[in-house]
Amino acid sequence: MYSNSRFLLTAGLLALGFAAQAQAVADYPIRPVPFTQVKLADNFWLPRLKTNTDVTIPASFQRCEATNRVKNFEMAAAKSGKFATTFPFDDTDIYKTIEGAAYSLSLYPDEHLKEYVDALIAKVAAAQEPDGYLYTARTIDPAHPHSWAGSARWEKERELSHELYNSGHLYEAAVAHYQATGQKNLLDIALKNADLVCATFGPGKRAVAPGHEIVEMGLVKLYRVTGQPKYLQTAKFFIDQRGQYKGYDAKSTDGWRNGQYWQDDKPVVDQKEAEGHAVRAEYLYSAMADVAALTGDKPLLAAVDTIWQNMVSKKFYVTGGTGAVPGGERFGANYELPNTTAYNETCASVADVYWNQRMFQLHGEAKYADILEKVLYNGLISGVGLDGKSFFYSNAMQVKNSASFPQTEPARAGWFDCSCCPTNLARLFPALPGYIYGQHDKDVYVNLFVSGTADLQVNKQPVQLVQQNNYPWDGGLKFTVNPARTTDFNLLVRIPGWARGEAMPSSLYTFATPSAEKVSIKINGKTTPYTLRNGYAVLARQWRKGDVVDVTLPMEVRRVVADARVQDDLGKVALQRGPLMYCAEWTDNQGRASNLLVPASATFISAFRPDLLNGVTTLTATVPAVRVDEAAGTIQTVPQTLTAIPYYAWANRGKGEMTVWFPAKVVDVDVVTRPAVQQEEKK
Ligand code: FUB
Ligand code: ZN
Repeated sequence: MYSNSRFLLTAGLLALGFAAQAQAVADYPIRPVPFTQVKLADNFWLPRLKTNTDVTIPASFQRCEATNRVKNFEMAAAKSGKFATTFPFDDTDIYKTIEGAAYSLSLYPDEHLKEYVDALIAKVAAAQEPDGYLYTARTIDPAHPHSWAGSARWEKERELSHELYNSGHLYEAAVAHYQATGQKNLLDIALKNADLVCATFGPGKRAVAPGHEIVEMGLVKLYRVTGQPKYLQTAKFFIDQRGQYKGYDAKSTDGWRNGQYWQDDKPVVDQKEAEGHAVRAEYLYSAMADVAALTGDKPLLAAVDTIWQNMVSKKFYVTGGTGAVPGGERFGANYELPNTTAYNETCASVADVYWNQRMFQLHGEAKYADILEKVLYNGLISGVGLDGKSFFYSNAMQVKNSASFPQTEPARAGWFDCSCCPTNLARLFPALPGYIYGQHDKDVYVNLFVSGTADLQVNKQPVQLVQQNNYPWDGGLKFTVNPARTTDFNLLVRIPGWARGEAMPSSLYTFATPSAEKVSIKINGKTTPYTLRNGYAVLARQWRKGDVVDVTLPMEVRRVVADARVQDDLGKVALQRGPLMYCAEWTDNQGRASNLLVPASATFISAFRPDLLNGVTTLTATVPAVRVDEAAGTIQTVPQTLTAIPYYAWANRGKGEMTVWFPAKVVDVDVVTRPAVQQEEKK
C-alpha cells in the first residue's frame, strides 16, 4: 500500500501542482513493510490478535449498539431525537472499531462482519450533512447541541467540542478500511468531510488549534492516499495554530488556564517538554513527525526530537506508561512519576506506539523501536484483560491495600462511559504486523521479534523473510532469508537496548549491575562479527535462499533502578527479563505485594508456566517479607517466596495488591492508626 500511496502522492502532485508552504519535498526515509505483506505465526501475538477479532471487536460493536452510539447516527440521519450518549466524541468508538475490523478482515476474512461493517458505514453516510459535516452531537438536533459543542459549528472546537477529533478518527478509520478492503465507501465519507474542513480552516479562513489532536494525523493519511496537497497543508496549518490563542493566562500554573493542557501555550517549535493531556500530546507529536517528514521542516523536526528526549528522560514510567497525573490525564513535571496514583491511560500508550514508529521512520535508530517495544509488551497490553473484553483505562504501578487502610483496588471494566481505550486497542492490535519491519532501499530493518513471514521487494526482487522464535520468553531468534535469486542487501536486526546493557535510551532507568551475558549472532551456524549501526546489527552479504541467521539475546533477570530524582522509586528496584517488566500480585504472594523486599542478594529463577495466565514465565526468589503482628505489637521480616508475573498479565484473577517497584531494604516504618469507621465495619 505504501508504494501505492507514493505513486498516488506523485500523481497527485503532478496533477494538482504544489506551490504552497506545506510543500512535499521529502518523506520518511524509512517506510514500514505494510501489514498486508506480513503474516504472523507467533505464539505470543497471534492468540491476542485472534482474541481481538473474536471477542474485542464484536464486544465493541455490541457495546456501541447497546449504549446507543449507533442510535446517535440513526437519529442524526433522521434529524430527530435526543443525543443518547454522554460525550460528543462517542461517534469515534464506531470509527475506531470499524478501523480494527477492517484490519482484522484482511487477516481473517469474514463475510458476516464485512456485511455488518458495510451496514454501519451506510448509517454513518446517512448521518453526514450534505456539505460533509459529520457530528451526531449537533446534527440530531442543531437547536440543542451537546453542551460541549457550542451553538454554532466549530465554536467550541478549541475547548471540548471534539468536532475535529471526530473527523480525525473518521479519516484514520477510512484510510485503514480502504487499505485493508479496497472499498471506498468510508473513504468517500471521510473525503467529503475533509473537503469541508479544508474549505473552513486555513489562511484567511477560520483558525483554531484543535482541542483534541488527531485530525492532523488523519489529514496526512488522506494526503498520502489522494495526493491532494490541501490535506497536508491543512494538517500543517492546524499544527501551526498552537500557541496563537491570546486568551490564556500565561502566569497561571493551571494547564487549563495557561493552555498547556492542549499543548497550546506556545508555538510547537518553541515547546521543549511533553506537556498537558498525554493522548492529545502524543497524537500531536505523531503529526509533527509526519509533517516534518513530508515538508522537510527542520524547526518542526528539532522540536519533536527535543520533546521525545524530554519524555524518555523525565516523564516515562518503567512499564512504558505516560501521563502520570490523573487530574487532566496529563504529563507531570520532570521526574513526577508517582506509583500509587499513576494514571497512564491506555490510549496514551497507543499514541506512543504511533509516535515512536514515526520517529523510527525519521531517524532509523533502534532507540525508538526500543521504546515502542517497551510500550507494546508492557503498559499497552496491560490495558486489556486476557479475556479480550475487560479493560483498564488507567494502568497503575502499585495497588496498596494495607490491612489498616483498605482501598478500592482497580479492577478491569467491560466498558466505560468514556470508552476511548477499548476501541483504541481494538484498532491497534490487528495493525501490529505493520510495525515489525522497515525498509530503506537495501536496508531491511527488523524491529520486532514476531514469528511469521514477510514478503519484501529488495533490489527489485522478491525476498521472503521468516522469523521463528519463542519471544518474549526465549532470547533465541531465528531468521531465514529466502530471496528469489541471490542478492545483496543489509539485514539490520535491532539489538534491543536492554540486551546491550541499557534499560532505557536515557539515564531515567538503568540496570543495577552489568550483565555477564552477551548477544551472539551466527549465520549458517558460524559465529559472525557484526557492526552496530544506531543500535542495529548490520548483516551485509549476498543472501542466498535458505540462509539462516541465529541471534541470541541474553535473558537474565535484571534489576532496574530509577534516577534518584524519581521520589517514589528511591531505594527500590524493578524486575525485567527480556522486554518484559514484572510485578508481584497479591494472589501469588500470600495475599500481599507491598510488604516484599528485594535485596541485592536475592537470586531469581525463571520458569515458564504454561498453566498460568495463558502461559507466562514467572520469576521467583526467596526474599524478606515484612510481617506485622498486631496482637503482639511486633514487626519483623520473614523469608518468603516472591513470585513475579509479567506486568501486562496483572489483574486477571481478581482484585488485590500489586507492585512494580520493590524496596531493597526497610529504612522506616509508617505507623498508622486505623480509621474509626473501618474499625466499626470490622466488628
Ligand atoms: O477526549 C477524548 C478522549 O477521552 C481522550 O483522548 C481521553 O483521554 C479521554 O478523555
Ligand atoms: Zn483512552
